[in-house]
Amino acid sequence: MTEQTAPKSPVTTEQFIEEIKEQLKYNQGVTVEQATDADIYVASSLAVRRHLMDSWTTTQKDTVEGNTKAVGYLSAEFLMGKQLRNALLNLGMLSEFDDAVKALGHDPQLVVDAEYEPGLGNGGLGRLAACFIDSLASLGVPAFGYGIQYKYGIFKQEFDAEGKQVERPDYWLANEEPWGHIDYNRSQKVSFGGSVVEEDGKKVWKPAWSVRAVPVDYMVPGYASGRVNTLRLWSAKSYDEFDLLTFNKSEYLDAVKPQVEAENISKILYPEDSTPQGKRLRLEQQYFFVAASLHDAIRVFYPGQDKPDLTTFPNKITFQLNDTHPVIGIPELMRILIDEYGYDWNTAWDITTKTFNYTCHTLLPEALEVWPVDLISELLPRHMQIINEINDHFLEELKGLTRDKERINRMRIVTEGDYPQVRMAYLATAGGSHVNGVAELHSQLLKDVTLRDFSDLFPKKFTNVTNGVTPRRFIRLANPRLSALITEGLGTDKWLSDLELLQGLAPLANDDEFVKKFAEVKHANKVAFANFAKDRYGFDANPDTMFNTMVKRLHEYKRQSLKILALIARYAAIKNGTINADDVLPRTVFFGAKAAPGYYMAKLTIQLINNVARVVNNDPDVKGKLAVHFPANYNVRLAQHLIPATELDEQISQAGKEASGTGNMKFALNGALTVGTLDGANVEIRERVGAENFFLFGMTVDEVDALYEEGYNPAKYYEADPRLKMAIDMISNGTFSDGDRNTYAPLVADWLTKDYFMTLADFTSYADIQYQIEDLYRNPMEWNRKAILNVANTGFFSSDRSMEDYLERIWHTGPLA
Ligand code: 26Q
Repeated sequence: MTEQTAPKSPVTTEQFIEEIKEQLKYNQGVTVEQATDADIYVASSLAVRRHLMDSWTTTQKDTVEGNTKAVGYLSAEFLMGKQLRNALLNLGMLSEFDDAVKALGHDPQLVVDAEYEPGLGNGGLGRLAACFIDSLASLGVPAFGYGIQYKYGIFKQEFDAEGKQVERPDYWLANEEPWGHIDYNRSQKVSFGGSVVEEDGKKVWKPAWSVRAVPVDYMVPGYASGRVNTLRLWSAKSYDEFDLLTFNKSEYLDAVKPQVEAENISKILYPEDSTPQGKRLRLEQQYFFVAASLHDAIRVFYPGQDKPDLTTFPNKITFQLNDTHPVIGIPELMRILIDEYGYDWNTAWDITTKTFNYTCHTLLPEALEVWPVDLISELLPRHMQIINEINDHFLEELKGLTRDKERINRMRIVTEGDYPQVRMAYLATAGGSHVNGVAELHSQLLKDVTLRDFSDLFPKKFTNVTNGVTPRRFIRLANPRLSALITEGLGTDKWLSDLELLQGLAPLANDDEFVKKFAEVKHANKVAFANFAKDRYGFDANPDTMFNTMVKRLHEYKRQSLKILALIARYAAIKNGTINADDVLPRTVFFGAKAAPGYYMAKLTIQLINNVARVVNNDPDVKGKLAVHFPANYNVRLAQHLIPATELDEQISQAGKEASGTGNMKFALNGALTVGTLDGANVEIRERVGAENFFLFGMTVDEVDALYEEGYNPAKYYEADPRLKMAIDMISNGTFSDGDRNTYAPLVADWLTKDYFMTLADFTSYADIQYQIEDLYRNPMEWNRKAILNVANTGFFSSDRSMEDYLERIWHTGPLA
């Protein structure tokens, strides 16, 4: 990326005040005196939006008229976070905003807080999509994000009196939402069901019902690039309400039913992550947004053309499939080309395979999406025919490549047997040009294990692009103090658009003055977080203790249970006097995690963490030594507050299970040290920051495999380490359940008999490395030197770099001229 200095504000503070006043008057219809924080938020957002409008229009025009291929990022999730401050940053208006809002008698922080965070994603995959479109706009690459405007985002998490997770609906559109622009005139019709008939020797799909996909556009402003791309989220509306009027009363309710159901399509985000549920509505959602997006792209790039030359389509746009969720786009593009535009199979296949690429985000075999043939046939009968045909052609192609019948059979896109299914990952691999994993280790395991047959026969298809995160949101906005210090240390703010410049900080790790300033920044962030936590969650966190954080979705493979077991062991040791009270390094542990509503073990783990927190925080024996906090409803906003205040980050998944992780990058970039396994992007982070600046523990992928082979017996580890035995016994004997021995019995039974992710086997090395961590922490200068080296050496993990890798290895395009 070409380095940019911060953009200059297009307005003075005085002008911005006037613009806000105008919006208050003509949009909200309130006076300055009447205006609430929420009014000021809406008014200033609308005013800011106007400043983006010209760039947005020119970017769209240049995208269509220029000869640069655009990127279409197809994703069922975009976890955007709040918009206002991000737009202000990219326009160079942060200080004008603060001053204007103060002049109008409001607190800028409260105004920004009035924005309700859109939760249109579950976790890593959705947030990655948001970072990627931010980076594409900042690089000046013409791009569309395409997804769904769910009415209800990821559920709001609360905890009940027993510490159990309760899910509440997230109706994020309850108030005026100034960022989304509904464009009814650019709607698309998306059809479902019915049958396929032959007419004049051609297959014609006669669908049973249709929905209207209405685009809601969000501006995606680039940082200092002058470009504003588009995130187009589709909302489902009933198609033809007016026809209903022709029904008589008795038919009315039946007639309305499909219309009502039509709107259900974009009603709710599935709160599952990594274990997909084969639900009909989910497939409807996938087809809904992908079909609308493909038709939209044809409309955009061939305006007003009845018979466009779609052989040029792959030169206009390249579609990235964010996991398998949009893979139904492959048969849909085939259908459009063959049925709607009359291309022959081979031409259509050539266009399609050149158009799509697929990113895989998992390694868990149970997370690979499959759809029953019966379901696809019912919902999308023409697509099922096309998928079968793709399968047949593909098997033919394979016969030319290998004589290994077993292998060919394993590679079937459509499985055989009584309940045939479509394997979406295989369809994506066959139907696109490239397949990538999201970290080096993950891409290697994809080739060696998950998609081995494919990579053996099509080695050139496979590549790696290591994930990244946007430094604008996760350093500059989240951590203004560190940002100022970095700019001071480097003597420039260009690092925000060229994050490798952070390397220039490395020598400053030896400059005691700089190290002290760095320590002051971290401490100020801790104080700020403690105040925020007191205010929003009502708990006291002592900024003079080590801030140790584990935030991510709750999943067994991520091993929150390892953290909680070690924490209980530590609690017991302090309480029993096994550790001398004076030797205990005071720690405050923060958890943040949502569990899928139907994931029993994950929910029980949440309950356990909450109850450990309750017991520990109320025990005078450990007061000042150990505290545990679990703020509910971890989201992008909480991440932005907590990450800058964290000193020790936990990335402790079982080796070979976390595809990449992106929290690990955000923490390192904000000067936390990592305790982690050799998993996902941890491997690359450790390589870059240096082994001496990373707390590594636990088994490697090979060791994990060997232990499975040999026969894993978790009880052995329970017997072998008295700390572990003590921790599990305390859970069993009711210490964290008011004496009830049954509450956590399912967790305990699982650990002692199955422990699929080998938490117990890694316990000892995890507990042992805590001594090293605490020894280092006792020497603040040394700790902070290492923290600075983490910041200095993780510039690689900017999503700008990820985008450059995609551009070079997969998309073969670049910025607008
Ligand atoms: C699919 C079908 C039906 C219902 C739900 C789903 C579904 C939804 C979300 C399946 C998977 C997901 C999300 C997966 C995810 O977030 N994976 C994470 O992706 C990150 C970005 O690449 C990685 O850093 C993480 O390692 C990976 O776990």
